[in-house]
Amino acid sequence: MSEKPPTSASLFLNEDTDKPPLPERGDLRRRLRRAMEKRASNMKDRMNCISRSSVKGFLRRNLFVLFTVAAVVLGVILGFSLRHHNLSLRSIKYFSFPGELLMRMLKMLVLPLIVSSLITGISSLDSKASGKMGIRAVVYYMVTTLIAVFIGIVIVMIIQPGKGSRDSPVANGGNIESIQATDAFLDLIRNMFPPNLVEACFKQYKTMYKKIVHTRIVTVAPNLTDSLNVTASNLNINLSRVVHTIQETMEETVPVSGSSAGVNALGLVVFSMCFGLVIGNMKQQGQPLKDFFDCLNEAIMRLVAIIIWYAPVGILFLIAGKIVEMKDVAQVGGQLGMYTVSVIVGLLIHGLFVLPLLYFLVTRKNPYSFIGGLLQALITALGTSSSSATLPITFRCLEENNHVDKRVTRFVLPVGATINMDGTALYEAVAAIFIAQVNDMDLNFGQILTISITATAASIGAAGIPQAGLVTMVIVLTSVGLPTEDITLIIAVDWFLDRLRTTTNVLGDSLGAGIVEHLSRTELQNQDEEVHNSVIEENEKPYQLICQENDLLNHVNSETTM
Ligand code: 7O9
Repeated sequence: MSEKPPTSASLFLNEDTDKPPLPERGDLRRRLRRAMEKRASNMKDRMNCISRSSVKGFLRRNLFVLFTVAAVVLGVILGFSLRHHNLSLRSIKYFSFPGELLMRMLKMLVLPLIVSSLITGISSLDSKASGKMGIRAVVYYMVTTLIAVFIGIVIVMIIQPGKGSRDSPVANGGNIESIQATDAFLDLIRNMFPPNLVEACFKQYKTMYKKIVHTRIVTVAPNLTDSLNVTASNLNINLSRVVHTIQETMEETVPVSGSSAGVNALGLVVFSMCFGLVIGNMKQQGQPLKDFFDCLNEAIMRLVAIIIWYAPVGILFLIAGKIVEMKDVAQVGGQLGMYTVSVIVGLLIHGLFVLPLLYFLVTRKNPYSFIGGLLQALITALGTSSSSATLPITFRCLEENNHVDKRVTRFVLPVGATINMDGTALYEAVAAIFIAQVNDMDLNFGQILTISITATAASIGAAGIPQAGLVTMVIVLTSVGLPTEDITLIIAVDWFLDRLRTTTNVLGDSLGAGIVEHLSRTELQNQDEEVHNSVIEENEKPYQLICQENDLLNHVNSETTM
């Protein structure tokens, strides 16, 4: 949108009146030419003014984005130029400090933000509308995650990054903790229902394993006693009255309850959703709580508006710090390089073509202008490599730049950040097939299907599984019998690919909010109308009451006068 030009046609008239009077004997043609020249130069000034003001407007509107893009570029330059200085680990830690601060600030906001936004988002919708919206969101999450996995599998099959002789032996330095898939799944369900809400803000339930030695006395069966007697008689020992029972020791690994540090996002999301639903159904009685959380949400969003100014600085140092810290890039070649390329190509196809196409097919709007509004959130995701830490910025981009309805963003975004991870699902599928290729294992169709299903499930459940990154990868690999220690092969590039898949995750969540808003527009309109009508009813109430009172008074008066 260009700003209105500050001058109008009347200005020319004013200027005409200002100009000195022409000599009386001046020739008409000369006057006309001078007037035209004047007009042309005015026009030029105006054009300059328009272009200057529109450039200024553009800069003002996109200042954050420009700063953030500049921060990424500067961060990369600074990072690579500092690599030659061989900084000590201590110096790198100090150097990354401003970036660390950004992470801490963003994470500080996430907890109150998701709780307040989910509660207000759901309570402002009636249960039917929120149910429909929830189903649409979940269908979108499932469909896009499955598409992502499919793209990943196709790309890794075409590129075949793991074929050829293995270029690095199995690194056995890594300690891959094994956890049974059943226990991981049960942990997920347990984490959905936290017994202590305060604890859920910083701890997750995690199954630990303990080795227990059982000793039990077993009565020896007669035939066994016979055979023992035979052996004993061979050895010339009399056992006839001694051994009728033997002691048996057994070692068993039993799952015991434990915990792991980290926000139990799934538990908080489930609680907030249920709480919001209940408050919404309480109608007038629930209004104070609704107002409280609404106000809390608004206040947090104002804090986001302040912190966003610091984001470019933080992102610059996050990126520069990571580049300084990174091992030699030249080492990443061969199979690992091709693997990285496969993941990048898959993520690009999914993020730049498939998701925008889906958005266009559903809404018939330009997906790339929508993505343009999200640029800052996407860059923050790249810098922080955490979609939950990026959540405050994602909220702001969607609500302020893309004007997505707050009832939708408040409901859909926290749920999306918790269960919708297209990039992660794609990555896990590619990684599993890459490891199979490295081990010269030919996967059949059933195994590929198993990988698709487990990778999808792993990405949905990641937030509910403690130390998800490794654990989910282990589950995917064990589901098709691949060696889990080979995860160490891909750890070298994981930090980098994490940034890219986080960006894809944030993009998927945000386009999902746009799509769900479009699909739910009738419910949202109905809701608006209902609210409008109820406001009118509220305003009409005193009038009706007055009428009723008047009727009553008239009735009493008429009775007393009779
Ligand atoms: C990536 F939104 C919140 F606040 F509800 C929320 C809070 C925490 C949502 C999720 C989480 C959370 O802990 N998520 C989580 C995500 C936990 C473990 C692993 C992952 C997977 O992370 C992605 C990946 O590694 O591929 C990626 N880094 O999207 O953040």
